[in-house]
Amino acid sequence: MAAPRQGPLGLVFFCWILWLGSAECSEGSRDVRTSGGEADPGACGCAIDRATGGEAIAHKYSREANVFHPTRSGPRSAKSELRQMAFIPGGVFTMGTNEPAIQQDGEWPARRVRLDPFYMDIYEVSNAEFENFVNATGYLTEAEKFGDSFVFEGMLSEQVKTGIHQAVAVAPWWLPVKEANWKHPEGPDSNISYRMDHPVLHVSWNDAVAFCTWAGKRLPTEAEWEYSCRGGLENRLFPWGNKLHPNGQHYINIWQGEFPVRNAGEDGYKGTAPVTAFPPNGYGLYNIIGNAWEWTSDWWSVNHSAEATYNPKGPPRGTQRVKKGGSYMCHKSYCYRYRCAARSQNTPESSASNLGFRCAADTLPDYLK
Ligand SMILES: *[C@@H]1O[C@H](CO)[C@@H](O)[C@H](O)[C@H]1NC(C)=O
Ligand SMILES: *[C@@H]1O[C@H](CO)[C@@H](O)[C@H](O)[C@H]1NC(C)=O
Ligand SMILES: *[C@@H]1O[C@H](CO)[C@@H](O)[C@H](O)[C@H]1NC(C)=O
Ligand SMILES: [Ca+2]
Ligand SMILES: [Ca+2]
Repeated sequence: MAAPRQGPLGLVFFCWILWLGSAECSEGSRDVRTSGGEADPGACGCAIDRATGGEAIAHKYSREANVFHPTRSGPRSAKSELRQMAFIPGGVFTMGTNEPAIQQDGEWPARRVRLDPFYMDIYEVSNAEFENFVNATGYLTEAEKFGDSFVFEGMLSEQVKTGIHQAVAVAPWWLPVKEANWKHPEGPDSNISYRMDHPVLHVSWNDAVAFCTWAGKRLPTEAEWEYSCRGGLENRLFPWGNKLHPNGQHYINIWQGEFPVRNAGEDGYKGTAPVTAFPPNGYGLYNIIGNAWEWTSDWWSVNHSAEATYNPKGPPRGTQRVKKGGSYMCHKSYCYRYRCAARSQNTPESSASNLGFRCAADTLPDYLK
């Protein structure tokens, strides 16, 4: 685990990918890979109890045709359907919150942010889409190169668990599993053949940048991601409002039951859900919170000015990237990060585990017009 994994060729490739992503090439200490960061003792947001006045549910917002423009297209296969992007109108929104649930994450202060219009993938990138990319390019993910990735213990077969003796001290339910990667999310005896429409997992930041670049897209900035998440609503916890379960319905794939011992799956999914599951938000985006964590292009920092900004792109450099939205493993008692304002980091970019992504673009790629 602790041995340096980055050969010269790998570093050149790493730099190339970073260059493609218009980022600085850095030699971050990539030998220290940690868990997906779901765990955060003391980060419980349980005390938060919001007023829910004006609450409405997502299917209502999704009918606001004036803000959601499906991409023009002829007949599509189910596969290319997943490539669709939503038009996100430019505007000003309040990023972050003055009532941070997780202090050390730098969710605050609330600040006004103005963005130009852009496009955002409607769905998390699916296994089918990622396979398409790998078939076309021969791309090898970092988890495949490194030979392992972190997997939640509860998802592993006894056979795989038997061979593992090392866990992450702060999050002992994460185990480094040999040969776990996007094709084998729970290790070598698992496969994705029955979940091609689920989000791809075990994708590093570099892998995500490579995919988006190939697709003629890019990763969203954190501001773009959060603006997209809010779906046109101001000052709400979730993409559809403040209630986690409007009308008693599940709108998100997270963890029900006591974490990490009992995964009740009351939302219908113990693991990932299809990227098309649950109602979309006001911009037509599915599973922007929950299901898979999503990478953004920004470097991580917790130091934000309250000043209004225009198209912010995060700090000029750093050592970790911002991920947003939480995952199917988030429970309020440990990972209350399935809020639009919530954020987390990974150490370093090559961490993968339960990370997925979606891409953004300034203009619609030709093949989607
Ligand atoms: C990728 O290639 C494999 C092997 O040729 C094929 O079975 C699979 O259907 C392809 N996947 C996609 C998404 O086109
Ligand atoms: C994929 O995994 C499923 C569920 O574990 C299993 O039933 C199936 O046989 C596996 N398919 C392949 C090709 O290994
Ligand atoms: C935070 O940012 C402000 C202004 O951008 C700067 O003056 C200050 O030194 C920063 N603090 C830290 C701890 O980086
Ligand atoms: Ca679930
Ligand atoms: Ca998500």
